[in-house]
Amino acid sequence: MKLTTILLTVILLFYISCSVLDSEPMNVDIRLTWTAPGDSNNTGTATTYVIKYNTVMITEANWDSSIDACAVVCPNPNIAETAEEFIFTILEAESDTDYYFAIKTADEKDNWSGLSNIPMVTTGDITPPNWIDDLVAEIVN
Ligand SMILES: [Ca+2]
Repeated sequence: MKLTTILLTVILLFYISCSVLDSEPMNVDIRLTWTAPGDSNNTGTATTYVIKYNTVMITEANWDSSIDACAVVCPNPNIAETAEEFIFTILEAESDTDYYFAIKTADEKDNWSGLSNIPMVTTGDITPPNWIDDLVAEIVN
């Protein structure tokens, strides 16, 4: 089954609840937006979205092991051509790391689309330089 064109844009919103003096994990809010496919190609209303992310490029080979973004609540598909949006939080995201996102869609007969396109964002760098431990002071004159 040919995948309906899904346009995903990702806007990365940071909130860093920890001090910048250390590299504690941060929570990152992600917004995914795309155009709803239909039950069959671009008509009707699909039944299910599965939305996943990973720190490596998502492919059919690692789709099953990629992380489910909607473990708590997953949006229900709207009628074809509707603008869709899903916002979720990656807890304890890694600093300065690429995150990839993908969606598959199913209809009520359990027909599954192929992978969407795979947008990527890079989390902010909150890891500071290491402290200097070889500082030397000496009298020169
Ligand atoms: Ca169908």
